[in-house]
Amino acid sequence: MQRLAFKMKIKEGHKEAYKKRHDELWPELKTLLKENGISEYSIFLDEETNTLFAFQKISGNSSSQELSNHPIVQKWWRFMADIMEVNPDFSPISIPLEELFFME
Ligand code: RM4
Repeated sequence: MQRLAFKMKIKEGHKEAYKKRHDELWPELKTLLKENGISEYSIFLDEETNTLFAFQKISGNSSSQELSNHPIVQKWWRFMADIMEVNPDFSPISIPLEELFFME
C-alpha cells in the first residue's frame, strides 16, 4: 500500500456544492475507485486559498487522478468542472504533494 496526496482548487463560494456532490458520490465511481485499489480517500479544504488537499492509499499503480481513460471518471470530471479549476479536458488540475512525515 502506498500513501499519496495531491492538491486541487475549488472555485470561490462552492464549498457546499462540492461537499454535497461528494456526499452523493456516484456508486459506479466509488466502485471503480475501489476496484482500482484506491482506499482511505479523503479530501480536505483550505478555505483561505480554496485549495483541496486529497489523501488516498493505493494498492495498485494508479491514483484516482490517473484513471482518465474510464468514461465514468471523464463524466464525473465534466460534472465537477463548473466548480473546480480544470484542464482543457475537464480533469481537475492536480499537483502531487511530497510526504514529509508519517506516523503509524
Ligand atoms: C474530486 C476529483 C477527483 C475524484 C474525486 C472523487 O473532486 O474529481 O479526481 O477522484 O472527486
